[in-house]
Parts: sequence; structure tokens; C-alpha cells
Amino acid sequence: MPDGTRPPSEEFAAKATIDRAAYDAMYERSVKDPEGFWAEHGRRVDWIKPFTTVKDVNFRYPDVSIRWFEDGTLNVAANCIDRHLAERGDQTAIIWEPDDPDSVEGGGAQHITYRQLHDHVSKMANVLKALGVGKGDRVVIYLPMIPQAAYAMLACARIGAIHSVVFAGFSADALGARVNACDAKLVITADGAPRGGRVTNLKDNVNKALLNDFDEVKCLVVKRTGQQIAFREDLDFWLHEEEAKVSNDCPPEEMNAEDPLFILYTSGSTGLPKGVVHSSGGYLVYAAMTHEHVFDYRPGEVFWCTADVGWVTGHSYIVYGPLANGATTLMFEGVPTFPDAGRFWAVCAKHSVNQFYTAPTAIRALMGQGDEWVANHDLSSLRVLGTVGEPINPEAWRWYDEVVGRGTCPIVDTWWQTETGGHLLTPLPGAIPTKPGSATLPFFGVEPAILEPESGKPIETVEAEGVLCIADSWPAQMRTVWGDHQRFMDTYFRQYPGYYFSGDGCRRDSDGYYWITGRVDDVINVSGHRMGTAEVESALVAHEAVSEAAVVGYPHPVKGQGIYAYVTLMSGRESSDDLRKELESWVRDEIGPIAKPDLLQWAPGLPKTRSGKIMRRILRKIAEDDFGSLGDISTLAEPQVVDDLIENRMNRS
Ligand code: 6R9
Repeated sequence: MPDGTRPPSEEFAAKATIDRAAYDAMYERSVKDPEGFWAEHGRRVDWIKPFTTVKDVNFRYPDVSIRWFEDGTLNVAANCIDRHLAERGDQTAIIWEPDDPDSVEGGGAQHITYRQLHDHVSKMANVLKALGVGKGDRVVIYLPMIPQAAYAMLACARIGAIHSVVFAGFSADALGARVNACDAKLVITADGAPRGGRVTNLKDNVNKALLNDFDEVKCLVVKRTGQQIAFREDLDFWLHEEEAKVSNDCPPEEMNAEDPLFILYTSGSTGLPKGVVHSSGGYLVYAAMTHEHVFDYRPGEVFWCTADVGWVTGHSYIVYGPLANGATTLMFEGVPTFPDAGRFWAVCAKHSVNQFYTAPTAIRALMGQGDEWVANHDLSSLRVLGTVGEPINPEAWRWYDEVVGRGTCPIVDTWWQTETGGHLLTPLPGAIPTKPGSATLPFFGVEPAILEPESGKPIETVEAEGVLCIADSWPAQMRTVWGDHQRFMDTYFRQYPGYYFSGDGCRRDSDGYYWITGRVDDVINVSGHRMGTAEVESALVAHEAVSEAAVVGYPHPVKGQGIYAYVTLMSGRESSDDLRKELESWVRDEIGPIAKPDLLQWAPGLPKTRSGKIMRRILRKIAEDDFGSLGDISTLAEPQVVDDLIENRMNRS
């Protein structure tokens, strides 16, 4: 077909549980009768006390409130573990593939059955209780991709504690800020985190983070590497020692559907990360339902999502969605290029993976390594391929399709956000023809709207381009910003009254397909990770040599977007390569390696309006090496700074 439209193969469509006609009928019902639709699908999880009300939602500023299944009670961990024991207690729940493929006895992997998962989680839950953690308390999880990360999340869920997972690649400072922001009682970490053959000293970072003002915060340590670590007296505990003292019987706490399950900090357009709060009931229903239908998951199959549990994708599609469905979920500790660029495909072959879900940045990086890395492995078990995190360029899509999927696996391009809890725009593999680069159509219950950015009017024509909003709630929608409901309403509901505003730009084509065009705010997307430009700027200006900084994104061949920093030094300070390196490692220490600027330009001045606002539009153009079209710069206070910036630009094609 001319625009690359690809229907599901006949073979796939023949076995589909949801074909096109079923999708159309279910979608229509889901938006015309959301109460009836979700009353039915809400029952896919086990309720202790069944809900009698389904949806109670107000999107109108300043009274925004979102509640689903409000009077129901359940326990998320019991749904992810206990209810599977009778039927599949001996089935593998988690396959763990370590960083070093040869390191673990029995062939470099661990298989954890549902029964074993039950034991590990119950014990850890009892340890948490013994350390004084109770219902509603916050626990920060700062762990590598090891099974204990999933145990820790589920142990919190079992006793009704609220977890906040902090990506293990974040620095001590970023960790400390997150412990503080949610007033956590306990941090769960490991001695060290091996990744790509190198070890990060996680416990060291925790010690640094908790050094000042945190002498109430305890720390539970998983032994992963056995390296030497410093313990804080009376505050630090080895997990294996504490587990030896407790039983494996821990009755699950009865939680309300609306009780928070977790907080996850994510970047916004201002400096402070937002604590996105997710519910127990609605979140679980939606994570499980999308996992089943979007990946066409069938009992007994092996599902692999390559994300880190530090991101929402790891929460919904490594842990909660798959385990709620009684699936076998694969957890990978390493990186795609260690010990060599065939690692992803070696793992797929080794564990006969059926669904593989990764990010465009990884696909592009591996595409650059050559096809032979893929061809060396037997990928015949693969049925469905997925992508998430950023728009996928058609070239990478085709490589994924032809080389990895051998033209036989539907590709599900899933658009969603930390805030949405689960997929909102996505094909269903047996129902929706795909187009390279489009997240296609809405999932059940999701009502996308494209608004004119200025007027905020919904564009009613099929073909449309503007900002992407959602007109009504879905069960996994975030409920609030932790400790700051006003910020929640201001960020998502104020600008376009009556709608949830995603922050993304979007185009709808003549078939009604959605194409995400990228963020419309000051958030950039580096290797599929969200980064607020303001966060990087405030890290830079915290350095004593820096007087001002402006950060923008620019197109990067592998990362999608790279970080371009303009830095103005304090008067009297000289620029030098040493200072450049110092600032780069400064940002690493303040936030983490993912925030390190790719390009850093010394800027004697920044282009500003007369009212002192930095003109980012101009900085973006210069960073893109596209300064022929700067537009009107007559409103600048000092137009000549632009010439200097152009002359010394860093990104020359
Ligand atoms: C799940 C996740 C959310 C932002 C989102 C958008 C971008 C995610 C995408 C995509 C185009 C896709 N994004 N998936 N853009 N196509 N399939 O990534 O959450 O880290 O919160 O990022 O990522 O810009 O607004 P999160």
C-alpha cells in the first residue's frame, strides 16, 4: 500500500482474540457507555469487596478529581501472585537474565515460579513491617534490574505501603531529593549494580544521599555483588539477615481502589520533578488489560519488556500488567551491547521470547551495528514487537519489521506517558493495520482530541494537527501530584478546560490515525527518557562558575534528541576544556549520566526579550544548525548576541 499501511497477516488475524470488527464494537461501547464497559472489565481483577460505583470524574478546573471503582477493595500483590497459585504455582513468573550471561549457575538465568515469588514477596513484606513500615508509608526503591526490585514493589503493595522507584542511574543528589519529596521511611537498595560489565556503587550513593538530615531513614540492602560497603549503625540492614528472622506468611492488606499504589517522579517543564501518583484498582485493571490485548499475550508465553523498572514502562509492563495476568515476564539486568551487540537477540532465542517490547533509541543503536548480529540467532518464537518512548522513524520501523520480525510480527507502536499509567494510543496486533511511525488508534475508553494550540478549540475534521488532549478519564490515569494537587490541575487541566493535556503535539491523518510530533513544552526526550530542560539548567547554574544556562534539544541520530547547553560564565571566569569537562561531570553528579549535555557552547550572552525571557525558539534553531530561518529577532534586547552564538555553534552538518 502506498503509505506503508500494513494489515495484520492472515495467519495472525485468524487467531486474533480481537479482530477489527470486535475492536470497533468494543471501542464504541467503551466511549458511549464507559460505566457499563468498565464495570465489566473492572472484574478482571479479584476484589475483596466488589465495587458498586465505576467512575466519578471531574475534569473541570479548579475542581479536578478522578476516582474509579471507588468503593471497591483489593490487594494488588494478591492479584499479581496469590490468585495464580492454585492454577500456576509452578509456572515461571519471572525469568531473570543477569548482566553477565555466564555468571549464574545453571546457564546464566534464574526462573522464579509464582510459588517462589509468593515466598520472596511475603518475606520481604514481613521484613518491611519489622522495620516499622506500615500502610500508607513511603518506601524508596533504588535497585538494579534484579528480581528483588519486583519483590520490593510487590512487598510494598502487599502491606499497603507506597513505593517510589528511583532509577538506579540517578545520582545521590537526585535520590536524596526524591527521598525527601515523599518523606520516605525506608530506602531499599543493593550493594552494587553491575551493568554492561561495570559496577555502580549503589549503597555509596545512598549513603551520600542520606548523609545529612536523614538520620531517621532506614536502609535495607540486597546483596548483589558482595563488594565492600559502608553501613550506618542501627539504620542499615541486610535483606538476607532480616529475612532469616521472619516467616513467609504475610496476609495481604485490604486496600481501597483509590489508595495510592505508587509515586513515580517524572520531568516536567519546570525544574522540580513531579511525583505522579497512581491508584491501586484502576491502575491494575488498565495495566493488565492493555498488557493482554496490546501484546496479544496468551497463557504460557514469555513476555519481555526491556525497560528499567525505574520508569513507568517497567512498572506497568514488567511487573504489574504481566503478573496480574499470570504471565511469564522477563527481567534483564544488562545493556543491549554487552557482551556484544547481539545480546537482545541472544536473550530472545535463549528464553524463546514471544513478545518483545523496546524503545526506538535501542532499535536505532542496534540497527547501526549491522544485521549479522540479529541473523546469528533463532528468533522464530517472536510473535509481536512493540516500541515505546518516542516517535519511531520509519527507517528504524522497517528494520525492526524486516530484520528482527522477518516481516511476520505486527509492530505495536504504543503512545503513553508516566501520567497515563498504560497505553492510550496503540494498534491491537490482530485488528489494526499499522503504518510506520504512527501510534494508530485509541485503546478502549480513550477519547483523543486534537486542539488548536492557541484557541483551545477541538479540531473536528478528520485530518488535523495541534496539541493532543484526552476528553475523558481512563482507569489508570494519574490521580494527583504527590503533595501538590494544585500543580496537578495547573499542569494538565488549566490550559485547555475540560481536557487532560498531554504536552505532546499530534497530527491525525485522513484515516483517523494519530502521529505524535513530539513535546510542545520544555521537555526533551533523550533516548526515550524524559528530561526537563529546566532541570539541566538548574543543575548547571548551581555550579559556581556559571551565571546563566539555557538548554534545548536537537536532533540526534541515535538518541532521538540530544542535550544542547548554552552556558554563560560568571565574569572573570575563563572558558576552557577542563571547565567544560568539569561542568559535564557536575551535571552527571547532580542528576545522573542521562542528563549530561551532548554539546556545550560557551555563550557570552543569551538572546532575551526586553522583558528578560530567554528566546528558546532561537536557541533551538541554532542548535539544529538551521539559523537561516530564525524568524523575527527584532524584539530581542541585544540582537547581536545571536551572531556570536551562530558563529560558535557546536552542531555543524
Ligand atoms: C511511556 C513513556 C512520555 C512521553 C510522551 C511522548 C513520548 C512515548 C511514544 C512517544 C511518540 C510513542 N512518547 N511513547 N512519542 N510515540 N509511541 O515513555 O512515558 O517517560 O512519561 O514519556 O514520551 O512525548 O509525552 P514517559
